[in-house]
Amino acid sequence: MSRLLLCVCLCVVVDAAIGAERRPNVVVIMADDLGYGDLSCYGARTFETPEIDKLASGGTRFVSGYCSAATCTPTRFSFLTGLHAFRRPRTGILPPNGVSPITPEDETLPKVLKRAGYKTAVVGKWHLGLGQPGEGPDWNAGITRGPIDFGFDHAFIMPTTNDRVPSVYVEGRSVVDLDPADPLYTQGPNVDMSQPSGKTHRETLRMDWSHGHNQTINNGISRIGWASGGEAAMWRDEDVADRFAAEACGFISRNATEPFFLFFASQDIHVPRMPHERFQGTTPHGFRGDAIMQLDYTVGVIRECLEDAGVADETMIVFCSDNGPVLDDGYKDGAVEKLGDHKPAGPYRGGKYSPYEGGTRTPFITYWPGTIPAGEVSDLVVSTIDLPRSLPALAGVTVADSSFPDSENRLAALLNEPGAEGREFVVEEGIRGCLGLRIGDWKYVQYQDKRALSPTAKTFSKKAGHRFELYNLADDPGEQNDLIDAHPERAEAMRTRLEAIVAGR
Ligand code: NG6
Ligand code: CA
Repeated sequence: MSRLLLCVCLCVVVDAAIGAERRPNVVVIMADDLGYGDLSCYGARTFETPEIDKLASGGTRFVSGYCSAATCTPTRFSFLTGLHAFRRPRTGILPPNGVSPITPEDETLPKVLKRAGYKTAVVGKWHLGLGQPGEGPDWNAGITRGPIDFGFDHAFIMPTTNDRVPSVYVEGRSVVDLDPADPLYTQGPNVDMSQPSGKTHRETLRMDWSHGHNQTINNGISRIGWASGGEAAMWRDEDVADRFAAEACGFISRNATEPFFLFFASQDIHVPRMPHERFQGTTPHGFRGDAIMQLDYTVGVIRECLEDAGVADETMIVFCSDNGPVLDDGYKDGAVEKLGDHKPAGPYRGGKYSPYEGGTRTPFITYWPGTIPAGEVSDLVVSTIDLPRSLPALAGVTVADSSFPDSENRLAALLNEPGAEGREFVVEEGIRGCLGLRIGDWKYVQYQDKRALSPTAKTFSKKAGHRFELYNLADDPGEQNDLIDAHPERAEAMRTRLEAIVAGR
């Protein structure tokens, strides 16, 4: 064999080996509080969301796509651990100094992908706790028990939410731009609780609060919780979306030659909605609509970064939301007054906090040019809780049977492959122990609004003022016509099934 021929042969073999090893990147874009009806590709008519619509027209749009809970922390917890949040304490909405419900021993989606050679990153809203149990986050000494301990190589996050202190970014274990001469405190004796607050200086605020949110003021907006110091590190709400997009693009371009997993957790459209000036006034719906414009723009930036890095055809994007929509979530931003004919939850009942469909049935799009069929609509049931098993399958990684117990490998459904099957059932976790269970067209709801109640307490009863409801979504997608008395046996069967799921049977 001539030298040249040998080289050609070897090169082809090496090339093929590299080709076979090249595993797709994954970008999960999770919006915050975005409802089923909040995008033009899901029926919004009073504004356009061209960038997210591009994902839908170039990929597959799911009409039965769910997040696992109707608030942020539990959905994110389940997305990373494949475990229903109701199985774990501290998975309710975390306060500013809350520590993580995830433990360093837990298996997580980023850990699995990292072991398989992926570079892993989270950029955006975290809201899954920081710091040691009993202590909380120490902003000045290096932050423990955060994303870096749960499988992320890189983290550029907002610690909780934009309406909770502190209004800073954390990169890795450190607060970005923190001046050591001006340490940051959110608990303990160094916190000055006599500082001007949303209560004492209400007339100075740029956006008034309607409930809660009347403590520390940053950027003219009062928030949940007290913070002192760290002045140089404080962000301006208007700049957060652009900063997160830039950080995401930086991660993509730095890692274009190896497989990566990016969890992009947008803070849009959570309150306080204060989009960048260039988006203000771009919709008829006030800042809630304008924040949707900002989210849409950000999604476009990330898609373009993937294209610029030359990896668009090797990257699967999953676009989803962490819970359904809410109008007044604590600030007077005109969302109620300027709603007009817009329907944030589309045809569905309820929204954020609720076990009805509007609480968890949310936009869900998968996009992978050349691999996922373009412009298709799927009615298979898919959920964010299935990503911990489905995404490793995409990377060719086996997940231990004992890991991610509530997660199912639904990769074929996410890729919209012929003959794929969706989930047989989906649990919809509302607040205060409210649960919904959908099986096929039937929806069972255990609802109580008076007292906090653990779903494992098994003390749901009519006597205690709890409600049990049953709907047929095929005839009644808006859950208006309670069939519990007409179909007591079906309701009982679904109640028993839900009890078994909650008990982990
Ligand atoms: C609630 C807040 C709400 C929002 C929510 C968390 C009040 C009165 N309400 O307690 O504004 O922050 O928590 O939202 O403070 S989530 O999307 O992060 O779950
Ligand atoms: Ca949320």
